[in-house]
Amino acid sequence: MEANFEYPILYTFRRCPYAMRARFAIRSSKIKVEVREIKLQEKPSEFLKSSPKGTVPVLITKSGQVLEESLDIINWALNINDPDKWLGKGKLQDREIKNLLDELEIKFKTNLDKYKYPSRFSEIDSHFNRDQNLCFLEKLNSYLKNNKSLNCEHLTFLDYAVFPFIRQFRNVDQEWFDKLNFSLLNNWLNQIIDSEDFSSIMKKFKKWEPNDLPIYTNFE
Ligand SMILES: N[C@@H](CCC(=O)N[C@@H](CS)C(=O)NCC(=O)O)C(=O)O
Repeated sequence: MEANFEYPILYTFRRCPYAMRARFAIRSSKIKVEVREIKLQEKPSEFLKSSPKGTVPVLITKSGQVLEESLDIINWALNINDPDKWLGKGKLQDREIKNLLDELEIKFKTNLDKYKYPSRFSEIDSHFNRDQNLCFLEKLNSYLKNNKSLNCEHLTFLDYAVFPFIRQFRNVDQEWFDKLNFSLLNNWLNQIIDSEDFSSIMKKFKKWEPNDLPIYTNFE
């Protein structure tokens, strides 16, 4: 394990929804990291040495602690600095937030993968998997009837943790998605897509090579 860096190191992949939500939180916390953009097809040995499980995002803290789960990285960043109150209390209980994130991970993401990449699976009816996700979308849309964001009147970590997956789902067939008339959900998506937060965390970085000069950023 590497240790005592000047800045935490973030291994990331631009289009990965898990990495996107980690970058959102790092931007909000204003913590500067050394960003290392990698390709999932050619994972660098330094990355695999730190995190043999081989998924992004991975954050290595200045003391060498390795965080291999996007939600752990989000919590790490916001527990250090949370100027926009992304961890603030809203209407949902912690248990409800956990259940929503579990449902996103276990059901929504599984169906999303089958809908988005049907050729990777055998005997798939991708429309069946698409439709299996409607109740989750409905639930999000109904949360937005009560508040401007999923949990309260301002966007919190929950919105940013869920958003990248809903965006990916909508992008598979936006015409079909728009006809669902989840207008609150569509407005919520567009609000984040049009934000400076989103354009900043989607900024392109060149693929990291071990001998490169480090690139430091807080995704400003
Ligand atoms: N539970 C992990 C999931 C991360 C994940 O699955 N990331 C994908 C990319 S979106 C990945 O790295 N997959 C490994 C690969 O494709 O080789 C997290 O929340 O960070």
